[in-house]
Amino acid sequence: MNFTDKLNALKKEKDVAILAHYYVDEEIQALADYVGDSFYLAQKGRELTNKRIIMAGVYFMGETIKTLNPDKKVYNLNWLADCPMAHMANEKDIVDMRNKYDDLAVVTYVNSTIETKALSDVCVTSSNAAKICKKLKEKNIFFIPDKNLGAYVSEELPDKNFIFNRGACPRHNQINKEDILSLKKLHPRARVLAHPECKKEVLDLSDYIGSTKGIINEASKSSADEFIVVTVKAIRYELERLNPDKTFYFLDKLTCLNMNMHKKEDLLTCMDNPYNEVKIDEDLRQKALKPLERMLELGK
Ligand code: CIZ
Ligand code: SF4
Repeated sequence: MNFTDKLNALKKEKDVAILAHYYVDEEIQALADYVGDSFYLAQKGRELTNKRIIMAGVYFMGETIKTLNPDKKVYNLNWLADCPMAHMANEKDIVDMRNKYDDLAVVTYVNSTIETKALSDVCVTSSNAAKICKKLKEKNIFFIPDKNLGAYVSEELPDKNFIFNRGACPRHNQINKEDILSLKKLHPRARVLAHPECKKEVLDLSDYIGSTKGIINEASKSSADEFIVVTVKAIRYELERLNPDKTFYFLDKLTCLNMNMHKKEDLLTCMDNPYNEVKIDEDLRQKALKPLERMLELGK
Protein backbone atom coordinates (compact mmCIF):
# COMPACT_ATOMS: atom_id res chain seq x y z
CA MET A 1 0.00 0.00 0.00
CA ASN A 2 1.28 3.51 -0.74
CA PHE A 3 1.10 6.33 1.82
CA THR A 4 -2.26 7.73 0.67
CA ASP A 5 -3.91 4.29 0.68
CA LYS A 6 -2.59 3.62 4.20
CA LEU A 7 -3.87 7.00 5.39
CA ASN A 8 -7.30 6.50 3.83
CA ALA A 9 -7.60 3.04 5.43
CA LEU A 10 -6.64 4.48 8.82
CA LYS A 11 -9.10 7.38 8.46
CA LYS A 12 -11.90 4.94 7.76
CA GLU A 13 -10.94 2.49 10.50
CA LYS A 14 -10.58 5.21 13.19
CA ASP A 15 -13.29 7.55 11.87
CA VAL A 16 -10.87 10.48 11.84
CA ALA A 17 -10.97 13.86 10.06
CA ILE A 18 -7.75 15.78 9.40
CA LEU A 19 -7.76 19.57 9.95
CA ALA A 20 -4.80 21.73 8.89
CA HIS A 21 -3.87 25.39 9.24
CA TYR A 22 -2.71 27.42 6.20
CA TYR A 23 0.72 27.74 7.88
CA VAL A 24 1.67 24.02 7.77
CA ASP A 25 3.68 22.38 5.03
CA GLU A 26 1.83 22.13 1.69
CA GLU A 27 2.07 18.34 1.63
CA ILE A 28 -0.03 18.22 4.80
CA GLN A 29 -2.49 20.84 3.55
CA ALA A 30 -2.98 18.71 0.44
CA LEU A 31 -3.76 15.62 2.55
CA ALA A 32 -6.11 17.38 4.99
CA ASP A 33 -9.90 17.16 4.82
CA TYR A 34 -10.29 20.80 5.85
CA VAL A 35 -7.76 23.65 5.63
CA GLY A 36 -8.32 27.08 7.12
CA ASP A 37 -7.66 29.62 9.82
CA SER A 38 -8.21 28.81 13.49
CA PHE A 39 -11.73 30.34 13.54
CA TYR A 40 -12.89 28.28 10.57
CA LEU A 41 -11.28 25.13 12.01
CA ALA A 42 -12.93 25.68 15.41
CA GLN A 43 -16.33 26.02 13.71
CA LYS A 44 -15.64 23.03 11.47
CA GLY A 45 -14.66 20.87 14.46
CA ARG A 46 -18.14 21.48 15.88
CA GLU A 47 -19.93 20.47 12.68
CA LEU A 48 -18.01 17.24 12.11
CA THR A 49 -19.53 13.95 13.17
CA ASN A 50 -16.23 12.01 13.19
CA LYS A 51 -15.19 10.37 16.47
CA ARG A 52 -11.62 11.62 16.12
CA ILE A 53 -9.91 14.76 14.84
CA ILE A 54 -6.22 15.24 14.01
CA MET A 55 -5.17 18.90 14.15
CA ALA A 56 -2.10 19.97 12.16
CA GLY A 57 -1.36 23.40 13.59
CA VAL A 58 -0.02 24.59 16.92
CA TYR A 59 -0.98 23.38 20.39
CA PHE A 60 -3.67 25.95 21.22
CA MET A 61 -5.60 24.98 18.06
CA GLY A 62 -6.02 21.36 19.17
CA GLU A 63 -6.86 22.60 22.66
CA THR A 64 -9.55 24.94 21.27
CA ILE A 65 -11.14 22.15 19.24
CA LYS A 66 -11.14 19.84 22.27
CA THR A 67 -12.67 22.56 24.46
CA LEU A 68 -15.52 22.92 21.99
CA ASN A 69 -15.83 19.15 21.38
CA PRO A 70 -15.32 17.25 24.66
CA ASP A 71 -16.86 14.06 23.29
CA LYS A 72 -14.42 13.77 20.41
CA LYS A 73 -10.87 12.52 20.68
CA VAL A 74 -8.60 15.31 19.47
CA TYR A 75 -4.93 14.72 18.58
CA ASN A 76 -2.24 17.27 17.81
CA LEU A 77 -0.23 16.00 14.88
CA ASN A 78 2.90 16.84 16.91
CA TRP A 79 2.37 17.89 20.53
CA LEU A 80 5.67 19.80 20.57
CA ALA A 81 4.45 22.28 17.97
CA ASP A 82 3.47 25.23 20.16
CA CYS A 83 2.95 28.96 19.58
CA PRO A 84 5.40 31.05 21.67
CA MET A 85 2.99 33.99 21.70
CA ALA A 86 0.40 31.83 23.47
CA HIS A 87 2.61 32.03 26.59
CA MET A 88 3.08 35.81 26.52
CA ALA A 89 -0.04 36.64 28.54
CA ASN A 90 0.26 36.56 32.27
CA GLU A 91 -2.61 35.43 34.51
CA LYS A 92 -1.49 37.85 37.24
CA ASP A 93 -1.71 40.76 34.78
CA ILE A 94 -5.37 39.87 34.16
CA VAL A 95 -6.17 39.82 37.88
CA ASP A 96 -4.32 43.13 38.45
CA MET A 97 -6.12 44.77 35.52
CA ARG A 98 -9.52 43.61 36.78
CA ASN A 99 -8.72 45.19 40.17
CA LYS A 100 -7.77 48.44 38.48
CA TYR A 101 -10.82 48.91 36.21
CA ASP A 102 -14.51 48.24 37.00
CA ASP A 103 -15.61 48.58 33.42
CA LEU A 104 -13.15 46.14 31.79
CA ALA A 105 -13.41 43.42 29.15
CA VAL A 106 -10.49 40.98 28.89
CA VAL A 107 -10.23 40.15 25.18
CA THR A 108 -7.92 37.25 24.45
CA TYR A 109 -6.54 36.31 21.05
CA VAL A 110 -7.01 32.57 20.48
CA ASN A 111 -3.20 32.30 20.33
CA SER A 112 -3.19 31.84 24.11
CA THR A 113 -3.13 29.08 26.74
CA ILE A 114 -6.34 27.54 28.01
CA GLU A 115 -5.56 28.95 31.49
CA THR A 116 -5.56 32.49 30.08
CA LYS A 117 -8.73 31.87 28.09
CA ALA A 118 -10.43 30.64 31.25
CA LEU A 119 -9.90 34.08 32.85
CA SER A 120 -11.13 36.02 29.82
CA ASP A 121 -14.44 37.58 28.83
CA VAL A 122 -14.20 36.76 25.15
CA CYS A 123 -11.74 35.24 22.68
CA VAL A 124 -11.02 36.64 19.22
CA THR A 125 -9.06 35.70 16.12
CA SER A 126 -7.49 38.07 13.62
CA SER A 127 -10.54 37.63 11.37
CA ASN A 128 -13.10 38.77 13.96
CA ALA A 129 -11.25 40.88 16.58
CA ALA A 130 -12.50 44.31 15.46
CA LYS A 131 -16.07 43.10 14.94
CA ILE A 132 -16.19 41.55 18.43
CA CYS A 133 -14.52 44.43 20.29
CA LYS A 134 -17.02 46.82 18.68
CA LYS A 135 -19.92 44.81 20.10
CA LEU A 136 -18.61 44.88 23.71
CA LYS A 137 -20.35 47.26 26.07
CA GLU A 138 -17.26 47.85 28.23
CA LYS A 139 -15.21 50.97 27.54
CA ASN A 140 -11.87 49.54 28.68
CA ILE A 141 -10.43 46.60 26.76
CA PHE A 142 -7.41 44.63 27.99
CA PHE A 143 -6.26 43.06 24.73
CA ILE A 144 -3.86 40.11 25.17
CA PRO A 145 -1.39 38.71 24.23
CA ASP A 146 -0.71 40.34 20.82
CA LYS A 147 0.13 44.04 21.15
CA ASN A 148 0.39 44.45 17.35
CA LEU A 149 -3.05 43.01 16.61
CA GLY A 150 -4.43 44.96 19.57
CA ALA A 151 -2.95 48.25 18.32
CA TYR A 152 -4.36 47.63 14.86
CA VAL A 153 -7.86 46.90 16.22
CA SER A 154 -7.71 49.93 18.55
CA GLU A 155 -7.18 52.27 15.59
CA GLU A 156 -10.52 51.16 14.20
CA LEU A 157 -12.31 51.78 17.52
CA PRO A 158 -11.24 55.21 18.82
CA ASP A 159 -14.10 55.32 21.38
CA LYS A 160 -12.67 52.43 23.40
CA ASN A 161 -9.73 52.60 25.79
CA PHE A 162 -7.34 49.78 24.82
CA ILE A 163 -4.69 48.47 27.20
CA PHE A 164 -2.02 46.16 25.78
CA ASN A 165 0.55 43.79 27.19
CA ARG A 166 3.95 42.78 25.87
CA GLY A 167 3.14 39.84 23.60
CA ALA A 168 3.87 39.55 19.90
CA CYS A 169 4.46 36.82 17.33
CA PRO A 170 8.25 36.45 17.14
CA ARG A 171 7.98 35.68 13.42
CA HIS A 172 5.72 38.53 12.21
CA ASN A 173 7.23 40.99 14.69
CA GLN A 174 10.76 40.65 13.21
CA ILE A 175 9.62 42.19 9.89
CA ASN A 176 10.65 45.83 9.44
CA LYS A 177 9.61 48.53 7.04
CA GLU A 178 12.94 48.12 5.22
CA ASP A 179 12.00 44.50 4.36
CA ILE A 180 8.83 45.72 2.67
CA LEU A 181 10.49 48.67 0.95
CA SER A 182 13.13 46.45 -0.63
CA LEU A 183 10.52 44.00 -1.94
CA LYS A 184 8.44 46.92 -3.26
CA LYS A 185 11.50 48.17 -5.12
CA LEU A 186 11.86 44.78 -6.83
CA HIS A 187 8.12 44.52 -7.60
CA PRO A 188 6.75 48.06 -7.85
CA ARG A 189 3.36 46.98 -9.25
CA ALA A 190 2.63 44.44 -6.51
CA ARG A 191 -0.07 45.10 -3.90
CA VAL A 192 1.09 44.55 -0.32
CA LEU A 193 -1.15 42.25 1.79
CA ALA A 194 -0.13 42.05 5.46
CA HIS A 195 -1.21 40.21 8.59
CA PRO A 196 -2.12 42.39 11.62
CA GLU A 197 0.43 40.49 13.77
CA CYS A 198 3.01 42.71 11.99
CA LYS A 199 4.27 45.97 13.47
CA LYS A 200 2.56 49.29 12.66
CA GLU A 201 5.52 50.43 10.49
CA VAL A 202 4.82 47.40 8.23
CA LEU A 203 1.03 47.81 8.26
CA ASP A 204 1.45 51.48 7.30
CA LEU A 205 3.10 50.35 4.04
CA SER A 206 0.37 47.83 3.21
CA ASP A 207 -2.55 48.10 0.78
CA TYR A 208 -4.61 45.52 2.67
CA ILE A 209 -4.45 44.26 6.28
CA GLY A 210 -6.23 41.07 7.31
CA SER A 211 -6.20 37.52 8.65
CA THR A 212 -4.92 34.62 6.57
CA LYS A 213 -8.45 34.05 5.23
CA GLY A 214 -8.80 37.80 4.58
CA ILE A 215 -5.52 37.85 2.62
CA ILE A 216 -6.65 34.86 0.52
CA ASN A 217 -10.04 36.45 -0.23
CA GLU A 218 -8.47 39.80 -1.06
CA ALA A 219 -5.91 38.29 -3.48
CA SER A 220 -8.63 36.20 -5.13
CA LYS A 221 -11.02 39.05 -5.80
CA SER A 222 -8.42 41.70 -6.67
CA SER A 223 -7.89 42.70 -10.30
CA ALA A 224 -4.14 43.04 -9.58
CA ASP A 225 -1.94 40.13 -10.61
CA GLU A 226 1.12 40.56 -8.35
CA PHE A 227 1.17 40.58 -4.56
CA ILE A 228 3.72 40.91 -1.76
CA VAL A 229 2.32 38.72 1.02
CA VAL A 230 3.48 39.54 4.56
CA THR A 231 2.56 36.47 6.55
CA VAL A 232 3.87 32.92 6.95
CA LYS A 233 5.11 31.66 3.57
CA ALA A 234 3.22 28.35 3.69
CA ILE A 235 0.03 30.26 2.81
CA ARG A 236 1.45 30.23 -0.73
CA TYR A 237 -0.10 26.81 -1.34
CA GLU A 238 -3.69 28.02 -0.95
CA LEU A 239 -3.02 31.37 -2.70
CA GLU A 240 -1.55 29.66 -5.77
CA ARG A 241 -4.13 26.89 -5.78
CA LEU A 242 -6.95 29.43 -6.00
CA ASN A 243 -5.10 31.92 -8.22
CA PRO A 244 -2.87 30.01 -10.66
CA ASP A 245 -2.48 33.07 -12.93
CA LYS A 246 -1.34 35.49 -10.20
CA THR A 247 2.18 35.93 -8.80
CA PHE A 248 2.97 36.04 -5.07
CA TYR A 249 6.17 37.23 -3.41
CA PHE A 250 7.11 36.35 0.19
CA LEU A 251 9.73 37.21 2.77
CA ASP A 252 12.03 34.21 3.07
CA LYS A 253 12.45 34.71 6.82
CA LEU A 254 8.70 34.63 7.46
CA THR A 255 8.37 30.95 8.31
CA CYS A 256 6.90 29.53 11.53
CA LEU A 257 9.34 27.11 13.13
CA ASN A 258 6.54 25.42 15.09
CA MET A 259 4.14 24.97 12.19
CA ASN A 260 7.12 23.52 10.29
CA MET A 261 7.58 20.70 12.81
CA HIS A 262 4.87 18.52 11.27
CA LYS A 263 5.73 15.62 9.00
CA LYS A 264 3.13 13.85 6.90
CA GLU A 265 4.36 10.45 8.19
CA ASP A 266 3.08 11.48 11.65
CA LEU A 267 -0.48 11.33 10.30
CA LEU A 268 -0.15 7.53 10.44
CA THR A 269 1.27 7.37 13.97
CA CYS A 270 0.15 10.44 15.96
CA MET A 271 -2.84 8.66 17.48
CA ASP A 272 -0.50 6.03 19.01
CA ASN A 273 1.48 8.60 21.03
CA PRO A 274 -0.41 9.44 24.24
CA TYR A 275 1.15 12.92 24.40
CA ASN A 276 -0.59 13.92 21.18
CA GLU A 277 -4.08 13.41 22.56
CA VAL A 278 -5.43 16.65 24.03
CA LYS A 279 -6.70 16.13 27.61
CA ILE A 280 -8.24 19.01 29.56
CA ASP A 281 -9.42 19.17 33.14
CA GLU A 282 -13.23 19.50 33.00
CA ASP A 283 -13.46 22.51 35.34
CA LEU A 284 -10.86 24.39 33.28
CA ARG A 285 -12.60 23.40 30.05
CA GLN A 286 -15.93 24.77 31.26
CA LYS A 287 -14.28 28.09 32.14
CA ALA A 288 -12.50 28.39 28.77
CA LEU A 289 -15.61 27.32 26.88
CA LYS A 290 -17.56 30.47 27.79
CA PRO A 291 -15.25 33.04 26.06
CA LEU A 292 -14.83 30.68 23.08
CA GLU A 293 -18.59 30.26 22.65
CA ARG A 294 -19.03 33.99 23.03
CA MET A 295 -16.52 34.43 20.19
CA LEU A 296 -18.44 32.03 17.95
CA GLU A 297 -21.66 33.90 18.74
CA LEU A 298 -20.37 37.50 18.41
CA GLY A 299 -18.16 36.63 15.42
CA LYS A 300 -21.05 35.39 13.28
O1 CIZ B 1 -6.23 32.62 13.56
C1 CIZ B 1 -5.42 32.05 12.85
O2 CIZ B 1 -5.66 31.04 12.23
C2 CIZ B 1 -4.06 32.59 12.72
C3 CIZ B 1 -3.04 32.13 13.63
C4 CIZ B 1 -3.80 33.45 11.75
C5 CIZ B 1 -4.81 33.99 10.85
O3 CIZ B 1 -4.81 35.19 10.59
O4 CIZ B 1 -5.67 33.25 10.37
FE1 SF4 C 1 2.47 31.60 16.76
FE2 SF4 C 1 3.58 33.36 15.11
FE3 SF4 C 1 3.72 30.76 14.52
FE4 SF4 C 1 1.38 32.06 14.34
S1 SF4 C 1 3.23 32.42 13.09
S2 SF4 C 1 1.74 30.06 15.29
S3 SF4 C 1 1.57 33.53 16.06
S4 SF4 C 1 4.67 31.80 16.28
